[in-house]
Amino acid sequence: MKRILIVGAGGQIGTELTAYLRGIYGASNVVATDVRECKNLADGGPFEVLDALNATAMASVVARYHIDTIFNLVALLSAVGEKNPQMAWGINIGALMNSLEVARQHHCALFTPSSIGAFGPTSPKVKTPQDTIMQPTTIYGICKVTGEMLGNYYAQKYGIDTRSIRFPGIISNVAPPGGGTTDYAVEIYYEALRSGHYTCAVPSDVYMDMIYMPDVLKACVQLMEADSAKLVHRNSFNIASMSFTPEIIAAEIRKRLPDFTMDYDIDPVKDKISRSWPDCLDDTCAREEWGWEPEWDLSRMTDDMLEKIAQKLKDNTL
Ligand code: AKB
Repeated sequence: MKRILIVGAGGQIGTELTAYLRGIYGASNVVATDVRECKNLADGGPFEVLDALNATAMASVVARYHIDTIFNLVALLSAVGEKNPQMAWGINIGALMNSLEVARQHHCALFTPSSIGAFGPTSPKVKTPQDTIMQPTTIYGICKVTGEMLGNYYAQKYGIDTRSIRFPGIISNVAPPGGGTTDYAVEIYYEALRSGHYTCAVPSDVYMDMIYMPDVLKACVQLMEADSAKLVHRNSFNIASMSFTPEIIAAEIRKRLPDFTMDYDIDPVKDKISRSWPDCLDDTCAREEWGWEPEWDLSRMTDDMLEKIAQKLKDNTL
């Protein structure tokens, strides 16, 4: 990776990935794009307003900046996707197809996130294997499985260097997620500090894989820099670092904030989605093929999240 384009950089992953990649590869070598102006991204390096559904515009940015690697981060997440499945398919697959085609025409490598949402109720629930049955019941998951297959197809047919990770729910404190089933695990920290109380939309006993943003950023670079000859898989790798239920994360917060309370107002859509996803993935292939190893667990992450959000509240920057 020398000259990088990030498509959909204004979201939860892109906001932090842009800064992280600029720190490693040089600010002028990382071009952030989003459908909206993003002042925070434009301040730190090149930024272009780009609608990922406009392939001609994407190709023109790639040519102008001599891009060799594209990160396509455009996606409507699982819960919001169920409100308008047709729109979710149009955006998620539209942005992916344009990224694949532009990567093919301009000889770029391409990273696209997949998700634990690519699995469904018929997949093995515990230690879900890398290669197993994938029959998701959300439009988001259907887009992710399609994306994985398209990525492998472009790699086999055209020799495009496509790579992908099945991300767990991502927990972070810079840009919020939006419309996901795992969003509760971010919101809970903000509300614990703001009001001391959180009403959770996901059932108390449902386990889902989660990951802290610093591990996400490290994983993206590690996979994209991995020796191609060592990769047996491409699209997409299971990774795992922690798995918990709402009750477990609440108990972890209560160790630091003993007065914190939580009740439940279950959202039927999130209920169904969360129950259809694995409890925890088996990430052996990622560990063996490109050295994946998480650094953050629930306890350390909770310390860091509460410290960072408390600081923002103090500085009035929330
Ligand atoms: C969602 O909840 O939709 C996402 C995901 C796990 O892919 N955070």
